[in-house]
Formats: sequence, C-alpha cells, structure tokens
Amino acid sequence: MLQDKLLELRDKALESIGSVSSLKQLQDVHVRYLGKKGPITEVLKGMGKLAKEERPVIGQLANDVRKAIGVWIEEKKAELEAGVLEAQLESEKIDVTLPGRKAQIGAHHLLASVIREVEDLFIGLGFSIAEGPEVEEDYYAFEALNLPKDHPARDMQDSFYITDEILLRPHTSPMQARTLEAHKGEGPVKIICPGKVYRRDNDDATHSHQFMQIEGLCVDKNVRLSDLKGVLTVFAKHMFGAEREIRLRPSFFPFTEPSVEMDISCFRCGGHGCAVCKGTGWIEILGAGMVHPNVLRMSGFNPSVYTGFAFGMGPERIAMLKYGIEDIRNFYTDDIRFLKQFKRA
Ligand code: 2U9
Repeated sequence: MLQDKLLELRDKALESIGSVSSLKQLQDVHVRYLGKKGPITEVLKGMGKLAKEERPVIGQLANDVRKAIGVWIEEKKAELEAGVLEAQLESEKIDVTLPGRKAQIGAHHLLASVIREVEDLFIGLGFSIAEGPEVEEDYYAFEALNLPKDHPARDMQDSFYITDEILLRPHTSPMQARTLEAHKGEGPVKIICPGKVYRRDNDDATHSHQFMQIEGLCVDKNVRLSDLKGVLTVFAKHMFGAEREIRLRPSFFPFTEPSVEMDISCFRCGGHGCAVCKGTGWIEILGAGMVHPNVLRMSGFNPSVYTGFAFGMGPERIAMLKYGIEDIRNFYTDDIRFLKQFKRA
C-alpha cells in the first residue's frame, strides 16, 4: 500500500518537475513534495503503525524517493538557471559591427580665431597677453586715461554704470592702465589686451552693446612713432596679406598724442577702388597714437624718460571685413549655421 503510494508520489513529482518553467515554480514543487508538511514526511511519520519487518523496507524506499526527487529538482534548477543566463546574454547582446555615433567636433568661434591670430603675431614680437576685469572702476576706465570727470567725451549715457564708481568697461584700456601702474615706473611694458567691452547702444547690423577689443601698449625708453608704424605694418601684412600698404591719418583720442587712424590698402581691389573700400582704395582698420604724457604720469611713469605707443582695434570689424560678414549681431546670437562655416584652420 505505502510502497505504491511512494512510487506514485515519485512519478507525480517527476512529472511536476518536468512541466516546471521557472525557478519560482520549481521552488513551489520543492516545498510541495519535500517540505515539512509534504507527503513523504507524512509517510515517514506514519511508519510507527507499520509491521516491524515492513519499516526498514518502507523507510529505505521513502529515503530513495526523497533523494531522487531532490536530485531531479537540482538538475532542473541547473537547467533553468542556465536558461536564465542564456536569456540574459541574449537580451544584452550588443552588435559590435554596428557603426558608432559620429562625434560632433566643435570649432573655435570666429572671433576667438581672429583674436588668437592677432595674439600669436604680437607674442612673436615680444608682447605678453594681459587680461582683466569686465566690471571696472571709474578711475581705471576713464580718469587714468586722461578723461577726468568733466571730460566731454565721457558721457554717462554711453556706459553701463553699476554704481557711481563701478561700470562695465567700455574699452580694454583700463587693463593697460592697471599694468602700467603695477610696473611702478619701470619699463619696458609690452602688452596686448584682448577682451569683451560694453557700451549702451541700440543693436543693429553695425552697432552692438557688447563687442570685443584688442588693444596694445608698448612703453619703454626711446619708443617713437616710427616704431608704431613698423609694428602696425607687420600687423597689416600678417592679417591682410604681404602686399598690403598702410597709411596713417591724424585723429584724436584723449589718451594718445599725437593720435592716428590707420588704413590699409584694399585687399579686394589692391587699391584701385571697389565696393569693399567704397571706391577709395583704403580701408580703416584701427586707431593708435603715442601714449599721452598725462597717462604715463598718472600711472607712475616719468614722461621725460619714457615714451610709448598704443593702438586699439575691433576684432568684429576685422572679421567682418575679412569674411564679408554684414551683420555684427552674428557674433553673439550664436546661430549654429553661422558658426559652423568657420572651421578650425
Ligand atoms: C593706455 C594708453 C593708451 C588705446 C588706444 C585706440 C587708439 C583706438 C578704438 C579703435 C576701434 C577701439 O575697437 S575700437 O572701438 N581704439 O582707436 N585705442 S589708442 O590707447 C591707450 C590705452 C591705454 C594706458
């Protein structure tokens, strides 16, 4: 009787194990057949009622059946686990032969490239780069540049004032004044100051409330206007072509005396006259001059010992001329269609 029951249990268990499709179901089968309240435990518990000679036979069979079920469950478990791993490997498979995503390689902003080109040239001529704050003191922005508080060229309406004494710099000249002051009256000082400047203006194709400037300063003993002319000639040829000629016209800036404006012979028509040079053969590129004695004095230099030249230019203007750009707002609206035309050289 019990023997048949045990054998029947064994067959049923084998059948159940065979039909299991997950580890969870297998665990249920394990509990159902081999658990503390399972049928085999029940059989073993009822052994007391058996005849003495039957006990070892039934006991042996019960143990064999339990062992066999245990072995089958283990085998099934290994099989299911291998299946899980297989499925995982399948679902996480990556196709190494697929083409990769193309990396988007950026490029310098056109203004950054122009500024770097100018910097490289001047570094080659022995100048250093000096950069400073965009939020400036009125003293360095105007006073130290020979523009006292009542100077007519100093219109409060033209600058972004934060307080009475603090403003967004309207030019990079304060950095030259700061550098001169730091040298405590001892030359030489040869610097290039690139940076962003701010002026109150209504933006249109040719005006912007923010733009870049590059200014240069060279102060030493025996620095002459002819040195300025030589340096500017090298600059014009480097930026616009070896055939360029320059001409200086008299001008006025509060911080230089004498002051000049520099034109280059037109790089489009070679000086014959065209749309780029408006028929004149010449294109205005920058302003310059000999540093005003008052400026030298205010920054601690003795103007009877030291002289210097200074110049200032707008990288936007240079880029617009060189690349035929008609709207200055292109430089700060950052339209990718504009920017991507100027790839790394
Ligand atoms: C110190 C001494 C002298 C800087 C100079 C110019 C002439 C000039 C403008 C050109 C177009 C700026 O970009 S622009 O708007 N600049 O013409 N700048 S001389 O002279 C200095 C500066 C600082 C201590």
